[in-house]
Amino acid sequence: MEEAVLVLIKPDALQKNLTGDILSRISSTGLEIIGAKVVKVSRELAETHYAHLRDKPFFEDVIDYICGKQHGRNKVIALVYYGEDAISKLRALAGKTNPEEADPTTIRGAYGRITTKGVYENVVHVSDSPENAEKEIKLWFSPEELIIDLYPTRTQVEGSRVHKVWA
Ligand code: IDP
Ligand code: MG
Repeated sequence: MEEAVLVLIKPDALQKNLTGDILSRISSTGLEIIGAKVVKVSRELAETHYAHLRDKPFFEDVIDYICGKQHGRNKVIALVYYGEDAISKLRALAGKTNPEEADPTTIRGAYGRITTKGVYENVVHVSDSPENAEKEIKLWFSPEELIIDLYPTRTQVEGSRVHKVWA
């Protein structure tokens, strides 16, 4: 099945200059990039993205992590990939959530670490299901930032400006 998936190159990856390596590993899948940008991560965006972890003891640390607090840069690179079995292909390439359990040939296994505070700094985010991919892509991207019409949209008029927003 052709599907879309959100990938975030997290602040630890940016600090370690891993962007090129991560993109070239992903390009080996043949999946297509349909959206890409650098995003300054607000606390609100981070909390919405990680809403499913709100009750976990590590929630605050993970919010600080994706906001770049530990890595001196408040940004991530956000990409949307599209193609056959995109989610399972990219989850396999990323490796397990815990970088110590991740196979060393995967992105997280090769470059991730667990901090002394216990945070999994695992280099990349990859959506884990079509439902979450849709939620996450709609959160991080506007329809006009993607080159494929993935999900239904509606037109919004603001003064003399007309744009598409997610329906
Ligand atoms: P995923 O990134 O593999 O989908 P999630 O459970 O969605 O894993 O967790 C989101 C992020 O929160 C992880 O990528 C990791 O950075 C962090 N995290 C998840 N579980 C733990 C944990 O048990 N301890 C510390 N950090 C964690
Ligand atoms: Mg997840």
